[in-house]
Amino acid sequence: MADTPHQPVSQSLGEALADAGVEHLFGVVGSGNFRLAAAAVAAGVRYVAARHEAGAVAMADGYARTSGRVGVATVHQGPGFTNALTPLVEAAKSRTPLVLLAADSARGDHSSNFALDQATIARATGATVIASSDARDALSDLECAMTTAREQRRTVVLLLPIDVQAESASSTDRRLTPTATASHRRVGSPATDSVDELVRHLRASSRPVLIAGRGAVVSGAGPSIRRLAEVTGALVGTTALAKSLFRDDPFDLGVLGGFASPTTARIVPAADLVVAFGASLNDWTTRHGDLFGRDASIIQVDDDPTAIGVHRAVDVAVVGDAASVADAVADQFSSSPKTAPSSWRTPAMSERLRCRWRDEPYDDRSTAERIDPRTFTRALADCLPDEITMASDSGHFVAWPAIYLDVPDPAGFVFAQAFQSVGLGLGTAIGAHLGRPSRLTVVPIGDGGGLMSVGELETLGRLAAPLLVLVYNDAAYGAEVHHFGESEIASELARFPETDFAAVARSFGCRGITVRRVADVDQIADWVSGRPGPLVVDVKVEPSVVVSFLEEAFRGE
Ligand SMILES: Cc1ncc(C[n+]2csc(CCOP(=O)(O)OP(=O)(O)O)c2C)c(N)n1
Ligand SMILES: [Mg+2]
Repeated sequence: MADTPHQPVSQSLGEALADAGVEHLFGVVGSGNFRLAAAAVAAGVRYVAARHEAGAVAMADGYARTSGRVGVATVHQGPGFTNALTPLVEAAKSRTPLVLLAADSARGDHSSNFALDQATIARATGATVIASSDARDALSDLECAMTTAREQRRTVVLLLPIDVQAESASSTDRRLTPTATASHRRVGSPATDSVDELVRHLRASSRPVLIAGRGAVVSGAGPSIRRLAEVTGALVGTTALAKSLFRDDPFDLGVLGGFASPTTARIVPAADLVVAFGASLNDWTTRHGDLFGRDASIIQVDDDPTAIGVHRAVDVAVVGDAASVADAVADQFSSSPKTAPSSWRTPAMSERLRCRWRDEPYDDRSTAERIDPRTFTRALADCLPDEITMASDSGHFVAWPAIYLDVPDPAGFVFAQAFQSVGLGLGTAIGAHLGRPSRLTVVPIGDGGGLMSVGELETLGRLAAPLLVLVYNDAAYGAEVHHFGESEIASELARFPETDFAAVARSFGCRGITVRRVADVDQIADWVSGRPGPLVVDVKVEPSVVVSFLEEAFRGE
């Protein structure tokens, strides 16, 4: 190993993060990344210590989703790295612009307990991998990682062997250009013939639906798709990840798929044309293919040709940026005087669409000891401000906040579920809060996911950040219990003794309360008005209330 008489690479890398405009670094330190993290802090970067590497990477992911900046995390080599894998897969699948600075064993060292082929594992997560193997290139490697994350919206793992980090940095005076703000690079204009074909289909359609997904949000295509819907007479709807993109539009179907309101679920199968913009048309959105009528034509618009037709066959593929395609199609559609929009945007239709989940009747199953999760979530909705970020974990409970709580825009719904992992939600939410502290971050989690990530409640208490954590506590892996029926074996494998989350939260310096009936929700309303630090609400939910449509979603579990 070379001497480190001058400045080691680890020091230069930490300083370079500040130069690149990185404001937050999430991590768990070990000997392999301590110096780098310390140098970053000395250079003005805020370090957020997570209690588990999965929390650290989930935080960076949540932060990137709300801040529009590159999320940056750092972990120790070997087990520190492998602990980070689950949120890394989530980020890679979600195309979150994120850089994980992972220490690695010294080059060629197979004897260290920490030794592992990290590059192979990192590649298997779907992340882009840059292995820094020469001290002279370390800063360029970091620059490349940040640029790739930012411009291509990729999750990047930068592997930093400890011997490389210890070497003398070649160009300590080198400054990185600011690269921390994420961007969307538009692909070229869509091919004319595919625009023509889309226009032809829209002209022939009497009941078109335009669906926007996360790709449409990233491309800023909301206004263009709205306009296209107006000129063609289409209804608009979104995937879960684009929730609220068309909020307040009188012809908004809301979220399609599993979270669709019964009204929306009745209307969409009547569509004769579905055009998806930046939406993968996965099983969530299409209810395992059941949502669209058998004779409906399906057109998919995506800037990534490899994303088209992955989940279901489509009739027409249009490669292009969602906003550019919607603009081009709307222009061409309106330029022809013979074109009349479909007749499906009527006052009667908009009246029908006013009926949302809140208007659907249900039998309240609350008991003296446990509250019906629907009753709780509806009461909660009444005491939340408009400007919230909802960052949810995965589990059976997920449906209640998703259907009853409104968010102001798609950035307000942080739904890190591309890998459908339980246990990342709390970390994601902490990052989401730091990425956009002006909004109240509401964090629905289950008791199972909550206990999987319980250490991050300490992070929350330590940060004293005003997040509202809602533990939908059925003392079970409810998704599994409902999936496998209320059998004896399901109880043995997936039911647990009661956990007092309010007490657990208090032990970590958070406020903690328990909700068993509607009147208890007043305590949340009181907290919302002042928001003095984090509040963890242990909601003792009645476990017999089952979301029927989640049976479909959990089919693959
Ligand atoms: C990391 C991980 N482990 C296991 C699963 C399978 N799984 C899906 S939902 C679920 C239960 C989660 O329980 P909880 O957080 O209490 O939510 P609930 O379903 O009870 O509402 C499990 C174990 C998963 N998706 N991810
Ligand atoms: Mg549970």
